[in-house]
Amino acid sequence: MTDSSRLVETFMENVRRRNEGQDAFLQAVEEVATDVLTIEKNDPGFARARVLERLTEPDRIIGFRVTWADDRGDVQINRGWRVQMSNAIGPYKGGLRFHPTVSPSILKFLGFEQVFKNALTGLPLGGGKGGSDFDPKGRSDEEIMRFCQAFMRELSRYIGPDTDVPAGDINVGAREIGYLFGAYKALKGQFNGAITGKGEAFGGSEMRVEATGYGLIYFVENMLETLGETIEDKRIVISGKGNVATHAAEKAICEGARVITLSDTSGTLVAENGFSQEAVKWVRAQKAAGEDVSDPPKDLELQFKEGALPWEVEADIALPCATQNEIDEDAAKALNDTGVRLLAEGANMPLTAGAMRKIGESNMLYAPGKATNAGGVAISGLEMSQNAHGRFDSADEVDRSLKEIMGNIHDRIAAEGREGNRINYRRGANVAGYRKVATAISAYGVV
Ligand code: NDP
Ligand code: 2IT
Repeated sequence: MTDSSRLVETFMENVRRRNEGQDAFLQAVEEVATDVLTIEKNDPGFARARVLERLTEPDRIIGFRVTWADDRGDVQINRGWRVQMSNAIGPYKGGLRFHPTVSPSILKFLGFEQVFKNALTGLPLGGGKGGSDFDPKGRSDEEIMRFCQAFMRELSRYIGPDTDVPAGDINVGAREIGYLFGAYKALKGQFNGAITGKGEAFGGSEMRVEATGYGLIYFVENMLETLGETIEDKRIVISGKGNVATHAAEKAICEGARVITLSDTSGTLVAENGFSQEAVKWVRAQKAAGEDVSDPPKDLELQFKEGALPWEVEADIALPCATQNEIDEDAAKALNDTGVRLLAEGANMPLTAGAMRKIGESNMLYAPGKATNAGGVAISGLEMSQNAHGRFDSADEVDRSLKEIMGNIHDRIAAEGREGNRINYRRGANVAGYRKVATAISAYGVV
């Protein structure tokens, strides 16, 4: 065992003891610990402040009951949480997720990742995450509205433009943000930037909807540039069919790439010659209408493969954009076998630890979600600043900022992660994010 792996093992023993069974959280912490603990040990200020250990304990976890009535008038009870992870460099900031798998462990992993991601954007944003175990599948629009209102009755006590600023995540899109902000405004009697991802008619920023997926493609273009290549004509496999997946697909097609797959929990849509923009629009419309994608119109030239994953389709680039741990060791092996040379994460932590090891042993260029999907929260940051200053920036201005921010994140990571003629994006992202947060935490003293 090397000194650095012993350091990580001792650190993780303690974290494991305090977070038993919280596997996703432990995976996220171990990955960062591996890359930053030696830096912490060698910096007297960071070491004295015990920065990483502090960051593994959320500032607070707020939990509450959400009681609402379904369309039959029956009472429904769900659990809601907000994990306020760290406000070291700005107000707590991060999305809300509605999904039956949501738990404090999942939200802690997402909040932990968010702290480093937000630091990488270069904007003054702390980290947090929230949500509920509510399953919106099959629920009517009225039920979604009543649930959002009940959720906000509790959450509104804990958020505000300088305190904690939620946004969307899985199953929380424009419609839900509208209901959540409507409820917040009614409860508080205030119109302010306490939530981002709002509609453009009521304080939202241009391009926030597109930002995560577009930002992912801008980041991939930066990665390819270091290889002297462009995205044109590259075959791309994408998982998911939600906000991140469909906007990544849309931008990739604009840039001349061929998007071969999109997917959901029931299977994979394959377009052997590449999705058209019409096909992407159809997928998005089906999802918005709560309809499945198993029977696409003939003229879109899509094939639906029930139960299949996108990773066995031949491609140059893979963009997992669905959910955590969606790529296991077998999927990682399949990606290697099909000749994928670049993997960039649209989702948060889509690889299992085993898959990460496999990818690490391969020649694939890999970049982590905390860097590659940061475009969404970055434009949320710009929405907060537009709200604070009563400003509304044009789509062109925001898109230019998004490109610039993704380019800066890439360059910051490249500077920290260069290893010979390769860039270790994982280490670069963890170290660059950590340094910024650690500098703030160690400056504050013991608070
Ligand atoms: P959406 O709700 O818009 O879409 C999620 C998609 O993922 C759906 O197609 C869903 O399929 C699929 N999915 C969910 N769980 C699973 C699963 N267990 N297996 C396979 N597919 C699954 O969410 P987003 O696009 O907003 O989020 C996707 C990922 O991107 C998440 O990891 C999120 O944290 C991350 N992210 C999102 C940002 C944003 O701005 N929205 C910003 C940064 C990261 P189905 O339709 O069948 O449920
Ligand atoms: O994971 C993420 O970065 C998000 N879901 C977006 C968070 C935000 O505050 O815009």
